[in-house]
Amino acid sequence: MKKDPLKDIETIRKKFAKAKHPLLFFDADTDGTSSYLQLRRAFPNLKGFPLSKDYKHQQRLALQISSEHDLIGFFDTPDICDELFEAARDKVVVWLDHHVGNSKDWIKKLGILHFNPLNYDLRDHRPTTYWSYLIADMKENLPLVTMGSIADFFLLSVIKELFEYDEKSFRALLRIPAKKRKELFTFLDLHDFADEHVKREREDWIRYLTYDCGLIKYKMFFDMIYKLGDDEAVLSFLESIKEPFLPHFKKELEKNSSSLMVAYREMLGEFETIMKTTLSEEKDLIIAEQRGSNCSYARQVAEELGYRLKHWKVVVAVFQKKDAEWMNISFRGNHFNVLELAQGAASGLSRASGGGHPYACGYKIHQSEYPLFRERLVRSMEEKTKE
Ligand SMILES: [Mn+2]
Repeated sequence: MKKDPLKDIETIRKKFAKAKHPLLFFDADTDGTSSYLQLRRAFPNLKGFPLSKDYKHQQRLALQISSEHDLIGFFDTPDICDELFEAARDKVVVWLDHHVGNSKDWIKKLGILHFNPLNYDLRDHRPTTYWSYLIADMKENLPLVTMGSIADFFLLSVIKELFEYDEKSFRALLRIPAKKRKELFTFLDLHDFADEHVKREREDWIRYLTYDCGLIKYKMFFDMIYKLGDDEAVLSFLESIKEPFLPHFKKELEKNSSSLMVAYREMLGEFETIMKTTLSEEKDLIIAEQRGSNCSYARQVAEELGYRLKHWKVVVAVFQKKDAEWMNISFRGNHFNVLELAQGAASGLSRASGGGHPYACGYKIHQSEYPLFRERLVRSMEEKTKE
């Protein structure tokens, strides 16, 4: 075990401060993006690229590393292609991540300055945005670290610090009644970020802040714009961000690429329609179907439905991409074994496959077999609930 994370954070800060042309590759989500936005405030020379999990995309990004770059950062991402590491050879490389499985080979080979909180404390998975907050060391970043950590499912005391530092920003970011806010702050005072005894309560707070206080909008915003696949527009949009609030994000997105804004609005509208139709059905089995678009938000649908609906047992989110013959189906169970349910419905079907856990699993099914699969799901739920 390493000893003092703050000392190593300080070393990383110095490296960034010294670099003339630092370049950051960060995970294409809210944690990664809010990390980049925080660091850029502290180190104005910093340029950044969102990194997807697609290796072909990563290989193309490796070409962005040129001889002028003196520092390469990889933030919030455990899977990095060899080409990216190769292109970073002979430069200062900082790899900051909170996932398990960072390649020891490359760390050794390139002499990477590697930071992972798990190396100091096995309970510490705190997100990249939190460490970036410490590196940048600017109170103005509190809204960014708050949105980034909640999006990554972490409840940290930065949220309380934000209230104490700038109440107006706190209110712009979160809609929370005073009574709930006080309860939340008491909870934060009493329990440390990894206290196992209050895991359930902590998760309830995170869901509450996400869905009832509006932080989901930030998570959805970044999830959606990265799905639209227009790298160049996204980059110039990210570079134009100055304030950490959604109305500003939208204004800048519109300015940089009205087509991206249109696509984002369409996706959001589609998502909201699906939510509205399914939310009105308080049943044991909820089936949300999304067909004919290019990007899936089945995961978001399943997560949010699981929170908003009170009496559900099974949520099934179905996605069929435009012009595709196959559908992707994700299952969530509320104390209900969905793996068994899905296996039953798929039995004997020749063009269906899938797997997962008892309470969360995924299937891929050909459209020709979907009607039967769906019918079986409905029927077997009816039978099970009659018992
Ligand atoms: Mn993360």
